[in-house]
Amino acid sequence: MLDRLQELKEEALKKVEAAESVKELKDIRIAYLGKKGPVTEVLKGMGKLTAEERPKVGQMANEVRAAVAVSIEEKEQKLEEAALAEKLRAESIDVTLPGRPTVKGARHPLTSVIETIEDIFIGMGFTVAEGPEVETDYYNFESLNLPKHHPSRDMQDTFFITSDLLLRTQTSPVQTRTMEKHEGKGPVKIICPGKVYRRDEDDATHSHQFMQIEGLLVDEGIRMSDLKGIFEQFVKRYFGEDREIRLRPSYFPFTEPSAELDVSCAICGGSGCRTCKQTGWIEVLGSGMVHPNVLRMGGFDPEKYTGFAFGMGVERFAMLKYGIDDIRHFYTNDTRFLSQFHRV
Ligand code: 2NL
Repeated sequence: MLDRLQELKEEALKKVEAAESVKELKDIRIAYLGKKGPVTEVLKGMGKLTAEERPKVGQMANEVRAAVAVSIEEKEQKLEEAALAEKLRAESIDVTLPGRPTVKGARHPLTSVIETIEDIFIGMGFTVAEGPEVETDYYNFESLNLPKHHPSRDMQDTFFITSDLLLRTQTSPVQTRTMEKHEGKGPVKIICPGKVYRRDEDDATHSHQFMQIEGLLVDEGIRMSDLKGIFEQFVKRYFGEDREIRLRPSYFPFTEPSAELDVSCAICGGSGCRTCKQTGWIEVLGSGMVHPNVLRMGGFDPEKYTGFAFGMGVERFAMLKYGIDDIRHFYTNDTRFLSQFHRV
């Protein structure tokens, strides 16, 4: 019997040694030390032993139990430690590893130009106004002295949605909406940046969708000299102190008189080059004194109030500033083009 116990002990210890999981150890405990296990079986047979043998076998059985139990416990602890070590290894982070570089976006060049121009006009007391891109015929044309069948309506081919709804061809409707809100009381002193749409064939200098900034100043006693003074300040701040301006007569249905603003060419300094088409001057915006009809429709008394207005294409300003030769670059979003403006 003692031999049998010794045998069982060795067998159990070997299995414990070989065990690879806590579950296996649990099975070994049940198999060897459980109520139906071989050690218990041996003890059940003690009745047949002599009084002399009995305590020895009892002691031995207890020793075997204790030894197996201790070895299971030790092994269990080892396995748990190994599992924890493996978990720590697998989840460890190398904090010395350099991070992956993130690709930073940047202002779109048109956004930069708009913000620069906004800042200049805000500095002269203007506020920024915005409005819908889908407009009614009334705000886009009628309120700007462009009645139905007026030949000037053909000047801009329009994207119509219904006979009355369209994609605005200029940001002027924002200005007539703002005039209405003032209910005949000045001053109105706003600039209106935004997207506008025209049915053009896209090429290097035309885009069916582009950005415009319009401005409007309505108050008592506003004269053409106010327009010229504002333009002088604007041009010197945007293009540089050394640039000259020139007003050239023009025509717009919503202004009378109307004038085109030219800026002296910075490339040739006025002597004539390709950029200024040998004239020494570059056209930058259209403007004029607000037509009395437009003031009246906006709720202002043209006997009391006068005003000036202007409109410019943002793409043209950006092209002049950064020497860009094709308007389509602004809308194709090639990152090789856009990333050049990261520090602008
Ligand atoms: C251009 C010319 C212009 C205006 C826009 C305007 C607005 C109101 C009243 C009168 Cl509410 N005029 N806008 C005036 C003159 C010219 O734009 O070449 N734009 C790209």
